[in-house]
Formats: sequence, structure tokens, C-alpha cells
Amino acid sequence: MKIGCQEGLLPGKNVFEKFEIAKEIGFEGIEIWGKELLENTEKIKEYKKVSEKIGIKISSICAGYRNLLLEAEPENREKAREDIKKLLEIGKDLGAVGLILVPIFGGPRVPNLSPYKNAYELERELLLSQLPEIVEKAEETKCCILLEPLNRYETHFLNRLEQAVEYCEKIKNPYLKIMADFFHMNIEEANIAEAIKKAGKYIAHIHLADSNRILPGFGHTDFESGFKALKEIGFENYMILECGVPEPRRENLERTLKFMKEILRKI
Ligand code: LER
Ligand code: MN
Repeated sequence: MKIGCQEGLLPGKNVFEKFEIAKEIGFEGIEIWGKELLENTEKIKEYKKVSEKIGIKISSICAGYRNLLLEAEPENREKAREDIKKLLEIGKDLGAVGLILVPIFGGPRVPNLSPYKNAYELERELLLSQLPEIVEKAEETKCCILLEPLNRYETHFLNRLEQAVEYCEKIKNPYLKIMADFFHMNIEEANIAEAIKKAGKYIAHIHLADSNRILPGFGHTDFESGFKALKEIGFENYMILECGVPEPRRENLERTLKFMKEILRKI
């Protein structure tokens, strides 16, 4: 298992400094935000150059596309699909494992057409009707679509890993995978380790935060049983920090990395 960090958590005035600090701390990958990559192609070149020069990989791209796949307006959904496909191309160029995809934030935006179909039923079908097009691009670029379940306060749609597994099983393409976020799992899963084991073959990426969404080791989440489950499923990809970092930033990032490495040594 490789441990990394989202770019935004790192101290440093620019991309070069941030990547340099990440390398010095001992991180093995950096997750970047997708929005700027779509707006400025120079940024893609910069990430590529810096990551090669410093010798630290771009693990993944976090969202950044316009709109959402489950919006009510077809033109908005089309823009989302267009950007997702562009980001997959960029992900290929940068060697990222995948692009994180949240189908919808908040409540439903499509109407409740009961008794024909309620909003949730329509959303499920809407997602299934759009996934083949983007997963085909994921396969072509070898950059996975990483479905991310979020807690109930952030989305009504995918809250638990088992719900994301359903889409992987229906689409049946190895480039449609799941990312499991410890912060969301801590709220939604009855048992994090069991949820990881059940979704095992589809998990390709991890987000790490403690119960209070601060660095692991600063809250009360039991990382040991979760990491054990990841080891059991043979997970070898990135676990990326996505959380608040109290000051002093660098020292606390170092402290968390040590905390996680100790757990990994123990299990
Ligand atoms: C949002 O809470 C989250 O976990 C992000 O990874 C969504 O892209
Ligand atoms: Mn996350």
C-alpha cells in the first residue's frame, strides 16, 4: 500500500515546492484537483515535469468536471461526460490510477415521476445509461473511473460501498472501480473492515481522514482493522490523505505518516 496526500494539504508556495516537501516527508503519490487541468493545459505540463523531476507520482485526479452526471438538464450531463472523458485522457498522460467520480452531491435534481418512477429510480437508470460511454474511455486510457460513496450529509445517492459495487457488477468493466473514503465509511458503514472485504475486488483507491476529518491519528477511527482488511483483499494502490491539517503542517503530516506506517508494520 502506498501512502500519499492531496496537493492542497501540503505546505509550499508552488507545485514544485509542494511536491518537493511531499517527497521529503516520504509520501509516494499526490492527488491533484481536476478543474485547473481542464482550464489550463500548461498546468498539465507543469505537473508532469515536476512529478518526473522530483520522482513522485500523480496518484489520481479528484473530480474537476463541470456539472454532475445526475443533473436534470441533458446539456449539463453532456458537459459533465465531455469533461470526464477529457480528464481521463489527462489522467493517462499523467499516469494516474483514476479519476474520482461522485454522481451527485446533495438531494435529487431529477423529478419524482411516481407512480411511474421515483427520483432515485430515475437516477439509477440515468447513471447506468451514461457509465458505458465514460467507462469505454476509461478502458481506452487505462485510467479508471473511481466511484466514491459519500456520507448522507453530502449526497443521498451513493453512501455505502455495496451501493457502488452494484454499478461495477452491472457494467462489468475492469476500469470501473470504487474508491473508499475512511471519513465517509466511518459514518455510513456498519463495519468498515467488513465493507472493504465485501467490495474488495472493486476497490482501487482510498481516501484517509480520521473521524473528525483531521489527519489520521487525531480522531477515534480504528485504522488498524480497516488496513488489515485492505491487506487481506490484496490492496496495493494509493491511500491518499484528504483532511484538515492542523499547524504546524509539515510536522503533523510527518507525524501522521509515521502513525500509519506503524499500523502497516504491525498488521
Ligand atoms: C467529499 O467529501 C470527498 O470525499 C471528495 O473525495 C469528493 O470528491
Ligand atoms: Mn473523499
